[in-house]
Amino acid sequence: MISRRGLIAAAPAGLLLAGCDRLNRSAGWRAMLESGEDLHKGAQRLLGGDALAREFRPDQMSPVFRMNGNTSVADPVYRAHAAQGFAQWALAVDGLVRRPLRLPLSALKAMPQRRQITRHDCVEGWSAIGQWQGPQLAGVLALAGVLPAARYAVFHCADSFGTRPYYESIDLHDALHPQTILAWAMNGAPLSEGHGAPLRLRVERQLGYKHAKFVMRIELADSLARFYGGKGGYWEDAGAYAWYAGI
Ligand SMILES: Nc1nc2c(c(=O)[nH]1)N[C@H]1C(S)=C(S)[C@@H](COP(=O)(O)O)O[C@H]1N2
Ligand SMILES: [Mo]
Repeated sequence: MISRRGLIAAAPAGLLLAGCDRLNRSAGWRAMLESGEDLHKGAQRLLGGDALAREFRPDQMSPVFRMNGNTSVADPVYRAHAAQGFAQWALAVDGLVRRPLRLPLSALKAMPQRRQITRHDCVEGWSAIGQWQGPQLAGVLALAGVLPAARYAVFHCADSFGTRPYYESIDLHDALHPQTILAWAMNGAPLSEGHGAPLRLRVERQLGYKHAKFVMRIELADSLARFYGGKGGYWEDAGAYAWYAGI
C-alpha cells in the first residue's frame, strides 16, 4: 500500500509541489489520493530503496535532441485531438485497477510534478540529455488503485509501423520508481509531436525504445502474453530488442 505521505517522502529533491495545493483543495482528488491503498506491499518496499538514474545540470543539456522512431501520427482520432491542442484528450488508465480513470492533460498537470534532466540512450547508438516534466507514474497508479494481481503496466500508443501499433510495457518495480514519469513537457515546453505529444513515458534506467511516445492508454495486466506478439513491446515482438533494457 502506498500512502500519499509515502509517495512524497520517497520523492527525491526536485519534485515540484506547486500543483499539490491546488490538488489538495479538491476533496475528490484528495480522497482518491488517500485511498491509494491498493498498491501492494512489495511495490512500496521497492519504491523506497531503488537506485536513481544520473541527473544532469541545465548547462549539460544537449543543444539538439534527436527525434527517433515515429515522429508523427497518422491515426485520425489522434489527428483530431492534435488539431485541438489536445484540449479534449484524456489518458485512459484501466485494466487491473480499482478505479479506471480518464485523466485530461489539465489533471496530469495539476498533480505533483517531477522535473528531471537525464540522458536518453538509444540502442541505435546515440544519446541526448534533456529535461522532462510530468507526474510520477506512481502517483497516477495510486489514483487508479492497482489491484494486487497486476504485474505490468502496458502503454498503448497512437502510432504504428504499418499495421502494427507501437506499445511497450514495464513491470511494477519500474512503474513505481520515482524517476518514472509521464512527461507532457520537454526542455520547458509542451512536448512536440516528434517527441511524443501529448504524453510520453520516461523510464530513466532503460533504453530509448522503452520510453513510449504518444501514450493514449495505460493498461494494468497480470501477464504480457495476450498483447500483440506477447513479448511486451513492438520491438520485442519483432525479435529486435529485449524486454528488459536496463542501463
Ligand atoms: N510510440 C512510439 N514510442 C517510441 C518510438 C516510436 O517509434 N513510437 N520510438 C522509440 C525509440 S527507439 C526511441 S530512441 C525514442 C525516441 O524518442 P525521441 O523521438 O523523443 O528522441 O522513442 C521511443 N518511443
Ligand atoms: Mo531508440
